[in-house]
Amino acid sequence: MQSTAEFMEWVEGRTPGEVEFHQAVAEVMSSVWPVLQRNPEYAEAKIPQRMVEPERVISFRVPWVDDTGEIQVNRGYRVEMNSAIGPYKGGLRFRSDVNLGILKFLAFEQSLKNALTTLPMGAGKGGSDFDPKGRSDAEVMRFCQSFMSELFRHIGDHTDIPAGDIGVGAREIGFLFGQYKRVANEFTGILTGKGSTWGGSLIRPEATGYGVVYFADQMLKTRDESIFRKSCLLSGSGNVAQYAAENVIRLGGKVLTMSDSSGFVHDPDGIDEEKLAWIIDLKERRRGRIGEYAEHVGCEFRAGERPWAVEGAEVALPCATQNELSGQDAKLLLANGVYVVAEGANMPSDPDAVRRFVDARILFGPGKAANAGGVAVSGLEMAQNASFATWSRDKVDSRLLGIMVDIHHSCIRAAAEYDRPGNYVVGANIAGFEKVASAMLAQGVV
Ligand code: NDP
Ligand code: 2IT
Repeated sequence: MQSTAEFMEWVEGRTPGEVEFHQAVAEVMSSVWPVLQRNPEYAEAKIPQRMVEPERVISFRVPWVDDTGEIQVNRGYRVEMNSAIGPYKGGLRFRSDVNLGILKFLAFEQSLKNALTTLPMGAGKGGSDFDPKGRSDAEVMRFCQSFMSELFRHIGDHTDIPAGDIGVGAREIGFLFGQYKRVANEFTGILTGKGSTWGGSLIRPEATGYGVVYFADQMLKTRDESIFRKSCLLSGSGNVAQYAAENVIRLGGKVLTMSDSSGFVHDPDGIDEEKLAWIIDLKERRRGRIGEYAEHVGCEFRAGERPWAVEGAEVALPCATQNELSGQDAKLLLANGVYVVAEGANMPSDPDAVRRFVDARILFGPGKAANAGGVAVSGLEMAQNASFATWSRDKVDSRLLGIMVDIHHSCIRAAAEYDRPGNYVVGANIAGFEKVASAMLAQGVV
């Protein structure tokens, strides 16, 4: 391959229609091209070509019966992307728009993200086009049981360890784990994000969101600043957004907005601890819509919109989904004075937005670095399960902070080594790639 364009032509030719996957691969390849120039052995061993081809893709039928007695048929997947540095590891996403291209983009990002965590984890991602929204607990349970009745034969605590992602939280992990235990007749750590009384790690629910804010704080420290007294625009109101908000509040910052797929709320007084507890209850127990918060506190709800036009913030934390922040949004954020963006979601900024942030030389932390705290604490959950131990909240939280500091440092180091100082996109892609590529090289043609 003579250029990234030629490489992408090859990828697109063999994976037509997988647009999110192409987007993720194109960004990484343009960052790591200088690494391939400097280390011709990677290109000779066809490491890039092998990295974009999943080691295995499993696709299966998930039939279940809804509350009215009607039979429903969904499609389940597990993409086992790369096991060079450890067993396949990554979340499950349940949402109606899930397809193979989306799961491949997530699994590919996961391979570099997991390398950055410093822990020995390979990469996978899975899920289904089933949407738990609007379904009863009994329906979600029957779906999860059917899904796991097939998935169980492909996973294992040294093989593949799924976890949560969009639409898969504590409730779904419980149902999935229960069914695994029943059909496999063993109690092992085959999922992370388990409840704290049955093998789950303390701080795993908080880890992704806390980590994003720790990462933003680390970026700010390079300019002798911190999150303290900064105002933040957050998107999403699910797992990642809830605990990103909590950590902003803990570190003395202010949360102005949160959102869901119906729109966003703007609370100029700031969403404090008490109001956040109300939102967490709304989302996790009552399973309501974010607009109800605006009615509850008497603030603004903007239906069908995202929070990026709100003025008066220095920090943006996109924590909902891919491509939720466009080039136009980025332009507006920059014009309004935002100079820190840390991605809680996977690939929330589209390529035009990323380019604008990088060109403006703001503190831009890409998802694979900024949101790696979640999978990192999943790794710590695996360590606790393997050693039959339970660590304290403080111990896990301080390990999480230490890992986020290390990831930040790896990004800075790799970016500087390739003459792109302060460019966290290049830094994260190169640091993650180098670790996976060198392991693949050592293990031969597999
Ligand atoms: P949740 O399901 O808990 O929450 C998702 C949130 O994003 C909800 O508020 C949801 O709104 C909103 N959302 C989802 N899809 C869309 C969409 N297409 N348009 C607008 N809003 C949308 O998921 P998580 O918080 O776990 O995940 C959020 C992001 O973080 C994802 O990108 C995920 O891949 C990433 N991530 C998650 C990690 C984890 O540990 N959970 C780890 C690292 C990254 P609604 O309820 O209306 O659907
Ligand atoms: O995107 C992600 O890193 C996750 N959804 C978490 C994966 C995990 O295995 O904890």
